[in-house]
Amino acid sequence: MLKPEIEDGEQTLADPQFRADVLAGLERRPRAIPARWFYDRRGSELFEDITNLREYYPTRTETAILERICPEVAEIAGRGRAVVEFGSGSSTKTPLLLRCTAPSAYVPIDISGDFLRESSRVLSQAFPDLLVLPFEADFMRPLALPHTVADVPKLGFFPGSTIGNMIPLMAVDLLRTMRASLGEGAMLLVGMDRIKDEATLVAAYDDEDGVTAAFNLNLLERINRELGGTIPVDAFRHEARWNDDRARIEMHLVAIRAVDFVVDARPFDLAAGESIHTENSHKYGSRDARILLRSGGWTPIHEWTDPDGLFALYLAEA
Ligand code: AVJ
Repeated sequence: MLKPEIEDGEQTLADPQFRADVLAGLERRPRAIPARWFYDRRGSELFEDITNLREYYPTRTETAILERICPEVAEIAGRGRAVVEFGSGSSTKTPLLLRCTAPSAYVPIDISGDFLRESSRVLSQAFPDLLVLPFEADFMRPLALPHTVADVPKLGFFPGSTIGNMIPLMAVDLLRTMRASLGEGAMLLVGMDRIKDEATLVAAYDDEDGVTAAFNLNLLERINRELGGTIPVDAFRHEARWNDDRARIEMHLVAIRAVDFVVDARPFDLAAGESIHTENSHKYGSRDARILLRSGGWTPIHEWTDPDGLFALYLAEA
C-alpha cells in the first residue's frame, strides 16, 4: 500500500476532499474523520509495518489461507476469468492469486492513479504474459470495466478485510455495486476478519511497539502538514476499543488535556478526554459474513479459514 506521490515533510497541495472531510469531521459530534485519509506516504509505510507486527494477525493469516486454498479457488471458479481487484496492490496476495488462477486479464482498480501505475508496472514484470489493465476509479461507484474484458466472466478480489472499514450499510451498497460492475456470471473472493476474544482484537490494533499508535497519530501530522494545522500532536493518545454492540474495533485519538488549535484557519477546541474517531474495523462471524454477502446480492459458495479460525475468505457467486 505504498503511495509514492507525497514526500515526507514536503508542502503539498491538499486534496480538496481531504480538507472537506477533516473540517466536517472536526465539526460534527462525535468527531470522526474517514479512515481512508491515513494513507499518505508515511501512513502507507506505517501500515506496511503494521502488517508485520506479531500482534497483527490478519495479513499473515489471510496470506496463508490464500496460499493453501488457491488451487481450490481456481478449480471452482474455472480458469480464464478476468481477475478484478478492488483497491490494487496487496503486494504478496495478488501474485499468489494470479499464479494459481491463470486469469485472461488482471484489472486492478484504485483511486490513486500514480500508485496504480506503479504497482501495475511491477506486476507486469513478474507476469510478462498477463494482460494488465489498470483502471483508475473509485470502486465505491458503479464502473464500466474495459471493453477488452467485456465478454469474459470476472473474478472479483477484495482481500485484507477492507470491507470491515465500512459500516454494514456501506458494505452492502459496495457489494451490490461490485455485482453490477462485474456483471453476469461473476464470482467474488473476499476476506473478512472474524470476531474473537477482545484481548486478541485490541492487541492487534494497539501493539506493544506503538506502530499502530504512530499510524493513527500520523493523521494529525498529515492535517498539520497539508491543511495548515496547529494541532499539538503530543496532546493526543491512540486508543483501540472493542465495540461489542457493533462488533467492531474502533480507533480513536483521545485528547489527554483540553486543547485548541486551528485547521485551515478555523478554530477548534476539544475538552480533556474528548476523542476523534478515526477508524472502524468490523468483524464478522461465519453467519454474519454470509448474511452480509447475501444482502449484497452474492450467494456464498465456499468459506475457508485458518486452523485457529482467526480470519476467513469467502467465495461467492452473483
Ligand atoms: C486495512 C482496513 C484492513 O482494519 O485491520 C490496521 C487497517 N488499522 N491497523 C484493518 C488497520 C489499524 C486495516 N485494514
